[in-house]
Amino acid sequence: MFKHRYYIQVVFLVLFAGCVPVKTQTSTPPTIMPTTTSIAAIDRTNTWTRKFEGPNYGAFFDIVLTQDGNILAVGATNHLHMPPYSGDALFMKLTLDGDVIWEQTWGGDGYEQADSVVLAGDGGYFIFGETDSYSAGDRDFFLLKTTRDGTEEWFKTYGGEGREWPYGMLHLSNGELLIYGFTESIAGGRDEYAIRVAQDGDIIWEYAVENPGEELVLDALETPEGDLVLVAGIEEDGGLLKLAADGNLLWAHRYELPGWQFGSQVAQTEDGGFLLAGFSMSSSPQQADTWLARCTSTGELEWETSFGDSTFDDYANSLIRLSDGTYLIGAIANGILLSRVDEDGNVLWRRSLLEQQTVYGGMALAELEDGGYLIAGLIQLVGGRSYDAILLRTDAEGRVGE
Ligand SMILES: [Ca+2]
Ligand SMILES: [Ca+2]
Ligand SMILES: [Ca+2]
Repeated sequence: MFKHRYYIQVVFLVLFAGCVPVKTQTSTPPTIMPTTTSIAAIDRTNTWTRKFEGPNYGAFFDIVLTQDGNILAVGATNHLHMPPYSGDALFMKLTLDGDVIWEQTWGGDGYEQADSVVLAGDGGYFIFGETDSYSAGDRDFFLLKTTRDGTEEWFKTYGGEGREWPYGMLHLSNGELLIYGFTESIAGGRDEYAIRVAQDGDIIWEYAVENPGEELVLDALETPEGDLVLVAGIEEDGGLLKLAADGNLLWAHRYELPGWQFGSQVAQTEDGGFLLAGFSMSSSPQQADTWLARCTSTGELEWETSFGDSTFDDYANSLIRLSDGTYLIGAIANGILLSRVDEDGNVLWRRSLLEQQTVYGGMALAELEDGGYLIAGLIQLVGGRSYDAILLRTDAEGRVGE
């Protein structure tokens, strides 16, 4: 049980400033993912890697393509994960060539980081994250509205005396927002927490249920009908629940499978069902692999599968549906690990970019018009106490050149 708690903290830490180092791999490096194309034959026009290193950069957790054809990446300045934790939210605008247009930070004396960003209709941004400086107690959610150059227009915080921990934000079709994560303000334990907010940050409704066990809202999507489907982590199982647009619970499922499954991401399938991606952990030996599960439109589990390298842990942590109906998965893994899968769970390719023996997090993905991808995330430096931010642009096959 202790080790499981350790692993879940590992995941939390990588996502959010926490208290435990990321697991450091000491085993031998795996074979680099096979590729049948010779390097010389690859046209790697305009692929690049940008690392933002040093004490002012910690991680990118989300990216969005801007209306003027650039990139906004958001994350944390926190570079050194040692108490007392401090740092601010980091916003950086870059061109599609990876050149920095501007960068901004936001926050007070305590800890802040930005976990999620969406475009506001006026050219500015809604940025969601966590704050200690402005909280009602412990950590709270924050929602920040900025101008197009990242300057604060207003912000609001959400949460009670206990800890609120954000996992993400969804931009809804009517312009409102869904922010979600967990709250410890109800009864002390971790309970699912989701808030629908208006474009001025006012709360429309809150979904929070007190449960005896640990329950988290990890990701969400809006169906074409306007319902909300939330991925839940329930103890050591994955789950899915559906809320109507007014916040009423329509159904909930918990997938009670042996071992530990953590479905951190959800996407919709062609038939109206759902694909979950995350990790599964076997008990002996303890090893995290990418976990995929597919559910029907009413949340019934159709199948689940795991795949990964037997030598290293990998945690699927970002998932997007591509324009051709396949899916791209980014992971916290040894190297920048990308996997492309179809909706039947077939792995079309897996690719490990950059040097091995270093843990990277592919925390957010975007598909570009040329078929390539952006990957934003973090680099774990020596000892698991120190992080840098990274952004890559790959070609359509997930390859990056110089
Ligand atoms: Ca701060
Ligand atoms: Ca709080
Ligand atoms: Ca389980």
